[in-house]
Amino acid sequence: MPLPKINSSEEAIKLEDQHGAHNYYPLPVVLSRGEGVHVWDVEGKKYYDFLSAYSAVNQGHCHPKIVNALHEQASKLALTSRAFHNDILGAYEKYATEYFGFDKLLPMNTGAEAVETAIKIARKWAYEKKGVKETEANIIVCENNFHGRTTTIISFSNDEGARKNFGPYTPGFIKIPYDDPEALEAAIQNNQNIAGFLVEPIQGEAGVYTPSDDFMSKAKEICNKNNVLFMADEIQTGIARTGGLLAVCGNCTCTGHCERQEETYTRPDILILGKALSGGNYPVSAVLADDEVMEVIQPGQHGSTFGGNPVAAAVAVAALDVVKDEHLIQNARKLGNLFRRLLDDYIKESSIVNLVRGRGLLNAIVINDSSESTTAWDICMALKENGLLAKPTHGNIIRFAPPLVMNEEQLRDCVAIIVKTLKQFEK
Ligand code: IF1
Repeated sequence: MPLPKINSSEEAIKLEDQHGAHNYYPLPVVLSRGEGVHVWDVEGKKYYDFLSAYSAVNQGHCHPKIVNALHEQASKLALTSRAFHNDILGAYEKYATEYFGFDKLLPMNTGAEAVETAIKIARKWAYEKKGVKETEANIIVCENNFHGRTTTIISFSNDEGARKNFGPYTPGFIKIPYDDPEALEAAIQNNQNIAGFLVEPIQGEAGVYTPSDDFMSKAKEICNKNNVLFMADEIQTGIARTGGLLAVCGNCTCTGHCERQEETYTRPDILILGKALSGGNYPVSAVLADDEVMEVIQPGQHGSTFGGNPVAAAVAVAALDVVKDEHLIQNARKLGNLFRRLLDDYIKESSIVNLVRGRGLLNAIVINDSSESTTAWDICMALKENGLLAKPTHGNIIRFAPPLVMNEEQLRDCVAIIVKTLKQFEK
């Protein structure tokens, strides 16, 4: 039965409200088309997308190379399950492991599934390689983390909205303050059963908190010294978003096909990817590790129906190609520096914005109002009227994350829209 044509945004919102669970509170805009850095609503109004589906659409909306790969593979062989081999998974795994510099890749679908997979691998490694007593393994996480919304993951969240009334909670997690290597060292010294340290190199949802430059390298050093797995969740920060292939690359300038010669690269023991691994065209996530870690997973011990399906493999290869072919790492780094410089010039004179922070094209501004105020939301509503879509993270923080295919002229145009809009709120 063909779906009824949606004739207005209002009609679409009404349908969702009546027939859909109310698990989101979106901005009142109904998108019907996307191309590159732009999206259009049902009425045909054009916007700059400054959220990129939370850094999934790094390669731009509906990138032709990725869409073609999706279409071609979906028309040939879409899903085999892992009961049988297929002719593209191995080639994808080879490409991706060489691209990021690891021995093995375990393919999953959503980011949360990849995080859950990493937790299972770390625990099993602790029991079978480190000698931790079974069921006693602990994983250290940071306060204000966001790693997804499964029951285990929200068990170690401190966001009441994400965890309240979803108990009983999964045990085996120890929380420490973010960007605090001493707290990490102390937590490890106090507990011999630590399997891993799970961390976002930049805390996106918490408000794009960029830690001290040496936090990752210090944390990795502490983990190495204590035989603890360093687990980097790069689902939001990875794949060129922060001006490196990964956020843990620091200033490493390699453009993929990881040379990793630079000392600024903090190589994780477990790398967790998602979102832009498919350019936002299909749910694709992955966990990468070397044999010594990944070999704890033996046949029948983990998997999923769609994990490693042919379409995911084809889309991920095309998405990673685009990052390399279109120099998105360098572009994110260059335009990110320009974005913060231009906003800093405005902030010097502003009464409504306290600061801008971020790395590459993952940035946020902190609004000079209480986190309970609606000012950040009101600003995003005004930005929408002015042709740019963004959404507050928590309270008074607005995240800015455009597709990495943006050019300098478009970025300057967006900054002009943002500054014009913010000036509407100057006291
Ligand atoms: C929503 C937040 C961002 C992530 C990191 C794992 C996952 C995410 C660092 C799980 C997912 C998404 C989830 C989405 C909105 C968005 C989000 F606001 F929820 F917190 F980006 F900051 N690790 N983040 O950022 O990946 O299972 O979603 O594929 O739930 O509303 P997923």
